[in-house]
Formats: sequence, structure tokens, C-alpha cells
Amino acid sequence: MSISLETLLKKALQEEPLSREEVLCLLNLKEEDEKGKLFETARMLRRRYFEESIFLYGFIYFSTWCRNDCTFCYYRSSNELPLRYRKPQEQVLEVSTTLANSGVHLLDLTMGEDPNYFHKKKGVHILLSMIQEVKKKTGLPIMISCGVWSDEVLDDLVEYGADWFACYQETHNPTLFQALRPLQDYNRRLLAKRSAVQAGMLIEEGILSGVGESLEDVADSIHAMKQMNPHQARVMNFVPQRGTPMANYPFPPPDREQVILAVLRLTLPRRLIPASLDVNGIQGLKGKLKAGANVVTSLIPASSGMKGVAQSELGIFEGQRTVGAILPILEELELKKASLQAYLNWVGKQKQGLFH
Ligand code: SAM
Ligand code: MD0
Ligand code: SF4
Repeated sequence: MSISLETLLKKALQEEPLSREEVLCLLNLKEEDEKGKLFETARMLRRRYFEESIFLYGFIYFSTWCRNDCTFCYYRSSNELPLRYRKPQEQVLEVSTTLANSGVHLLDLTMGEDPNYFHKKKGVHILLSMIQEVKKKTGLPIMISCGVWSDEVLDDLVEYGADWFACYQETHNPTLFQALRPLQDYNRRLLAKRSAVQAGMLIEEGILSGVGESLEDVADSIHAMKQMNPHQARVMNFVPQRGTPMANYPFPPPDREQVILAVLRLTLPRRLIPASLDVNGIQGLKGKLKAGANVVTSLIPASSGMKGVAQSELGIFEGQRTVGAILPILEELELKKASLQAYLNWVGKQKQGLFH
């Protein structure tokens, strides 16, 4: 039995759960006007919970060294092309302060699974102290995107000031996961997010689009994310990387990512959904905001010497990944930067929810 798009979107607007078949029907939309209706519904749901307010996340990729060999990532251990760095705490503090002064709501401290921090007890302490100092200096909420850690370290992260734990599954098809993240354990990565919640952190889950997944795989991921109910959920189009086994994969069309993002908004209307500048930079921002995103991520100060992940350079030097550069775009879409207090309230409320 086929169901009309209007009925389906009305159901989503009433926040009735969508079946797998209905999610697939949305993911399959081809006509521009149909996709337009999907995006409009996603925006209505965003407005219901967040009005016109958008949150902004500063991004600090403080070490590009990594022991893993993810096939999609420029910084995989076997890629010899990247010029790698490990920034000293002093510089991390400097960049954090610049970002905080520019008006971001959160600082996302990110690294590869850098053996210097992972393998030695001392390494973990350097990381913990960095978190503590950044928090002390800026007072902003902190997200840690540093790979999979033991439950013991997750507790320490909270103690030293981490508020968020980001760790993307990329796909919820275990076979595809294994191809994307060879030698990493699917369940361990999944369970780390549950442990992070138990430790007292908010969590972010995410998937990649264009890495060989089927639409059924995407529907399964959307279902898995509904079950997990992460505080923030993302999709990012895969950006092919030089020097990697997936270098010749096509760059998926932007609307692939936008449609999945909108379906995520329909599935998790009260959650944060990012529009990352790390996929197609400032040019891609409007489309993602129009599809229902309510966070802009991957803001990087122009002269910081820090890199992005999927787009290690795009728009950074030109200052296109700064608060000042995106404010006019928000205004054009009749959106506005949220107040810091609004963000702190949201995070505080979600944290209270962790213990119920
Ligand atoms: N190293 C940590 C990890 O893997 O969890 C944290 C940082 S990792 C670089 C952050 C995310 O960037 C990955 O989980 C993946 O979703 C995304 N990413 C990496 N390479 C990408 C690419 N080529 N295209 C799109 N997204 C990519
Ligand atoms: C972003 N480049 O938001 C960042 C990164 C990690 N938590 C986030 C993928 O796009
Ligand atoms: Fe390392 Fe993360 Fe890149 Fe994988 S995605 S190679 S874990 S930096």
C-alpha cells in the first residue's frame, strides 16, 4: 500500500513514529518539489523546539596523528600525504580563547587516536589537563572527539570538564563498518556511547553518506539513532581523500546529505542536528540549514594553523569558517545565532535528563 507524501509529512509533524517503509519513501524522494516539502516540514519541527536560534561550535583538531586506518579518512595512519601536527597546550588554549571571543557556544576538542595520548598513562593526563585548562579559560561547554576510550577514562573526562562525547558509528551495517574502520570493533564503538551517557556526558552519533551504503542501510541507521536517542545526530557526505583507498569514490551530491539530514530532523525533532562546514564549506551551509539543521560546526579561526577533517583546508585561510562569515547567511535565512545562555540552558536540561 503506498502512502501519499502529504499524509506522511503530516504524520511526521504530529511526531508519530515513521515506519521503515515510510523512512525509505522519504529517502527515495527525487522530485525537487517533493524534497522541498520534506525540508519545509523539517524546518517546522526545528522551529517548534528551537525557534530561529542556531548554535555554533568551534572546532579544534589538536592532533592529526592517528593509530587507526579508516579507509575514508585523510589522516589514516598509512597515508603519507598529510603534514601531521600535535599542537602544544598553549596553542590549544590560544585558539580556544579566539573561538570563545568570536562567540561560539561550544569547543569541540578533536584528535586522531593519537598513540601519544592513548598508549601512555601520562598521555591521558596531558589530555585531561588540556580539557581542564580550556574549560577554566573559556567557561564554555566542551565536546571530546578523540576516539574510543575505556569506561575509566570516560569518567575522568567528565571529572575534568568534558560535557559531550562525539563518536560516530558512520554506518549501522556491521559489515560496511568493518570495511570503513578495519580492525576496530563495531560493538565497542557503539557501547562507548552508552558508557559515556552513564559517565554523565551528552553524546553525538553520526553517519557518513556516499561510502557504499544502500538506502536500506541509511534507514537502518536512522532507526538505530532513534533507539539510541543521542543528544546530537549528524550525517556528513563523504569527501574523497587523496592517498586513501577511497580516493576515486564520487563526491555524493549535496542533496543526498540534505535529504538524510531532514529525515533525521523528522525522526529526532528535539535533538541537535549539525550543518558541518567541513563538507562543502560555506557554500553548502544554506542547503543544510534549509533542511532542518540547528547547529553550525567546524568553525576554525583563520590564522590558527589548525586543520579540518574532511576538508582539511577549505575556506579556513580565507576566514570563511568564522562566526563573522556565517552570520549574514543566518540572517538571510531569517535565523539567528542563539544566546550563550540559551545553549547553556539546553545542555543543562539535557544533563538533568541523563539521571532519570
Ligand atoms: N578520530 C576520532 C574518530 O574517528 O572518532 C575523531 C575525529 S574523526 C576525524 C571525526 C569524523 O570525521 C569521523 O568519525 C568521520 O565521520 C568524519 N570524517 C573523516 N573523514 C571524512 C571524510 N573523508 N568525509 C567525510 N567525513 C569524514
Ligand atoms: C565537524 N570537522 O563538525 C568537525 C568534526 C567531530 N566532532 C566533528 C567532524 O564537521
Ligand atoms: Fe583516525 Fe578518526 Fe581518521 Fe579514523 S576517522 S583514521 S580514527 S582520525
